[in-house]
Amino acid sequence: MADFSRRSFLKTASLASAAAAAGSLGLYSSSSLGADVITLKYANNLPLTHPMNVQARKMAKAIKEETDGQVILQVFPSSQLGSDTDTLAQVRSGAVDLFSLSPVILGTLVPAVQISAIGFAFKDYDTVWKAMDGDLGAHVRAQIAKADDGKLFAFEKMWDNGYRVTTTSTRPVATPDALKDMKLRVPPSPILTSIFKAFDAAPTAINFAEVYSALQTRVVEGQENPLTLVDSAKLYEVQKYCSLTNHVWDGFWMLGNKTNFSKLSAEQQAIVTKHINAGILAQREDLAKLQGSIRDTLKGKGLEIVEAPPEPFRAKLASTSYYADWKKTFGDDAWAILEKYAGKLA
Ligand code: X2X
Repeated sequence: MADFSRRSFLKTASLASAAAAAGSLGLYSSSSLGADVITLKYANNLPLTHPMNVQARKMAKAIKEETDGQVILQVFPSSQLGSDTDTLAQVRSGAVDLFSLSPVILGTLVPAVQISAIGFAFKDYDTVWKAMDGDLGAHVRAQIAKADDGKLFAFEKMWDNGYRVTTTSTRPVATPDALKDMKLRVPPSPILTSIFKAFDAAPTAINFAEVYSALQTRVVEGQENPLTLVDSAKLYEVQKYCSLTNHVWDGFWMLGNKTNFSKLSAEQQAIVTKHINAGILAQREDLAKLQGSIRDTLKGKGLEIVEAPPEPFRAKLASTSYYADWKKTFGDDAWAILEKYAGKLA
């Protein structure tokens, strides 16, 4: 008996401390909150400090409060539940309920979603949101909903990642010629692989969780990501140059497993949807506020900021079959929607 009571005490104590620790991070253990609580496991690949996870913790708090603790959003940042490709498999199977995934990687499952990641498509953020909160976003969400036997859906609003720039340890990338034969990490992404092949680089697909070490060990010379992620993932520690190529705007779809989400009541679904979309819009604002200072922040952390005017990069792409190939993949109707915002590309 003594042994049982000691063991059960230790188990209870460890659960309570885990719940307390999780609670302090905005992560809740449903076992400490009652039997009929619905727990939604939400995974993403961004650092804990990134605005996405700052807002994710706020939406988790708001959802818990408005559902009186009946719906708990458990936030798992930094690829804690696995790599992007692993976690995509988990949200498809329902092992994970929600997953923020860029269209550049989701394109491995639903090629059509990559249309928002066409090189030099959106000249500014006003154009980005007109497209993605408009008919181009609606088109992409419809493709997600009908793909893969309808396992997945995407919430209406898209998280911002930012305009992707190119960081390197060997040489700056002020013109496309500097990319020739460069060993550059890209996400497991058909469209980002294709743009750097069009630049005659040597792109290597690596999940984000392994990027820092791949740069540190010089497995690759560089990588490409938005400035705010170069900062929050501390890539400046293992890179020397930051070339402002701005070659692709990128975001994240908030993907949901349709079967799991349907287990919530209509009212609970509405509450979760409201707070997720609101949190995503707040994250966009957070990133926008950082744009004015992020270059100086990175310069202060040792990166050499290099201007990379877009014209030579666009001209290089236009001299290849890059645009025509992707127009064929996406189809004329989808391409026409894109060109409403991008102008004539091909
Ligand atoms: O993997 C990347 O580079 C990242 C974090 O930007 C994406 O998720 C596409």
